Amino acid sequence: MFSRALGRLWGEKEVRILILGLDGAGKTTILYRFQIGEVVTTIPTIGFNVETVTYKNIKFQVWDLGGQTSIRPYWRCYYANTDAVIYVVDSVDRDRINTAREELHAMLEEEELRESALLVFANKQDMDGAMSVTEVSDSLRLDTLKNRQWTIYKTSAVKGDGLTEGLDW
Ligand SMILES: Nc1nc2c(ncn2[C@@H]2O[C@H](COP(=O)(O)OP(=O)(O)OP(=O)(O)O)[C@@H](O)[C@H]2O)c(=O)[nH]1
Ligand SMILES: [Mg+2]
Repeated sequence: MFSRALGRLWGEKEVRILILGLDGAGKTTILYRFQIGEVVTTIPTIGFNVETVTYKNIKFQVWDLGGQTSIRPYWRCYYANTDAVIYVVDSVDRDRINTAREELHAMLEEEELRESALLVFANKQDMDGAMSVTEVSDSLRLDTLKNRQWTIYKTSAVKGDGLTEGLDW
């Protein structure tokens, strides 16, 4: 508590971030891009990874949760005190963009996330046939969001594009 208070005094902020999205969207790849600046070899996440990332004098505590259908119901266990959700979409996965939309809107209806900001990453932009940021935004119906600070960026976790722009936001 003391070090937190001291941190506040020196202007160091702490932010709690959740990285959510369907399985295979690139969440774990993004977490370690943020933390060590490299592409790591991932395996599907069963449970979660959590890392602290300091960027521009802000300490981000970043939780990366597994996105498989059977473990999505556990996302809600992590919602309390979340400042922002990073919702990662596989821009190539047209077949599941509707599922991605449903999961997103269901999540945002949760009371505990009422005040959380939403940063959407239209990920895998380096791949052929990736949906544009507008297509992803339209498919997710982001324009229907009310009383929510949100934005969307196109990213490539593999190339490292768009990620720091998202953190800057
Ligand atoms: N081409 C390309 N591949 C990516 C990108 N981001 C992630 N991947 C690949 O997509 C696969 C899945 O990435 P993960 O980061 O494990 O996905 P996840 O969202 O954590 O998946 P779960 O843990 O199952 O929820 C891996 O093979 C990554 O290398 C990207 O921007 N471009
Ligand atoms: Mg993962």
